[in-house]
Amino acid sequence: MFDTVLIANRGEIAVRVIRACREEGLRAVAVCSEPDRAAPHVLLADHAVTIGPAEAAASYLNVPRLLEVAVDTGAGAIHPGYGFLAENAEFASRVAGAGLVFVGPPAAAIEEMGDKTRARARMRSAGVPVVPGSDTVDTIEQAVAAAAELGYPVMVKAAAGGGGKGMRVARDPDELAGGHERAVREAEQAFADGRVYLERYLDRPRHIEIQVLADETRAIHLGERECSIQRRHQKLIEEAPSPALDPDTRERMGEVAVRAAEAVGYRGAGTIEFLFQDGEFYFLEMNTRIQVEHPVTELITGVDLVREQLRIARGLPMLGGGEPPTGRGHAIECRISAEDPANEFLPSTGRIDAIEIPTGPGVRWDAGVRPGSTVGLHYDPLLAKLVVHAGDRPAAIARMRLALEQLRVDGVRTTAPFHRAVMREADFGAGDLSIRYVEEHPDLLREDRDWREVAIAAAVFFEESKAGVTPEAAGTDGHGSGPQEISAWVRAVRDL
Ligand code: MV4
Repeated sequence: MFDTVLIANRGEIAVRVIRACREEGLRAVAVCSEPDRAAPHVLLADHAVTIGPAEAAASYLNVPRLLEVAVDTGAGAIHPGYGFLAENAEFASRVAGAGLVFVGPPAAAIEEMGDKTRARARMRSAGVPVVPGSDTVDTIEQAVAAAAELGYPVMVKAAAGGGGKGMRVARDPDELAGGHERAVREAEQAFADGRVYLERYLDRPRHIEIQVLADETRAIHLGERECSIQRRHQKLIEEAPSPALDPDTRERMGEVAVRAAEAVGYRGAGTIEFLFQDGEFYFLEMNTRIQVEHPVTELITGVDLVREQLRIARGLPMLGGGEPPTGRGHAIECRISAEDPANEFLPSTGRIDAIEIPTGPGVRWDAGVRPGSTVGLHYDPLLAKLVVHAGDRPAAIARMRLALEQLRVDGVRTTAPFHRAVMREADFGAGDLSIRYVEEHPDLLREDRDWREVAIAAAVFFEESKAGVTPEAAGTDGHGSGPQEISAWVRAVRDL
């Protein structure tokens, strides 16, 4: 049993894990790179150690340094968060080898789920539906033969892959020959493992994942999350429950996910990813970590997933030994990243001068930054997650719209304008989603920011000239426009 946890991460997930540690009565040790020394997670921890320069390889990925600091600070466990070393089986082994508890699944489960062909074979033997496909195809001839069995179009995928690297779609044998060659080369470069395999290509699937929890005695699921709104394999918006699932499908997916977790001897929090198309679902991958989007499940179920991770890691029964709660209401998460949606989502860097944090019933702001934080290019651009919960999906959308109106981040451009546009878009409102939503709604990205800024300025100027005073000075004595009228004008223009 341990009483001190080293959080081997930064940003919002480090803040999140430190909160859970302290609520569990555990001491939290933060690590940081030199530029992160004044970051929120450092200030929240009981103790913090600077472990290296900005470069992740020399800091957050520096395994010997992380183990050394854990031992030196008396940490009995290491929580990896997500990204960085969270799904690195060797790291999990080295943590255990140092006599520390890795807050996550056994290294063997990480290893097995990290190899997509081994994962598929394991799932198939556990009766989990996988996308029809082949084993590894080492030569073009083998690929063409396998594709003839599967039927075109097919997708060539890297066995060591994930996140879309080394994937190619082929619609005929000629395309397959070229696609196979490029996929092998890309896989060798990205993973030092050129093995590839085929799957039947699903042209317009939804991306739906099931949250699982497993302790020493059982595995359970906590419902699904819809993650279809993504761009180039970067998720943007997640929600729970999925508007596409009927109760019967939801129950079947949950059962299959629990079976998958049991099949690999899973421990802790994990996610089974599925592709869902034409009423059928297929195993895609298993994520052996806590995910960015875990809050939507927490808001629906009331379960604190990070505290459950810590309980399971200490050998305590998850959910206090009770039954998993059924979900209630609807939750939506918007990832607020320092990227400019009006400019191909290019990273935006700078110093955050001010943040207006959305508040109100059912509004959650999980942030890794505060005013004064500097946003650079060394780390993932995620600044914070804006998550809302309400009685049903329309109410959650309305709540997210208002929260996004309240939100302001001065100093860097963010994805907030994109999210505002989605919350107003009809197909999103109707729940008509797929992984191609963003490419099928190009107008969302053509947020003509300059025009809007001019219009907002014009609205304010007009109100000021009418009121004869500045918004701040305008009284509420009925003469001229008070601040609330002006802000309504500005809001109206912003919503054009
Ligand atoms: C697929 C697919 C369509 N058909 N497999 C993307 C990365 C990796 N997680 C697997 N991915 C896909 N596999 C078949 N047989 C479409 C994707 C895909 C995707 C999947 C989930 C979420 C976003 C995606 C974006 C592009 C492609």
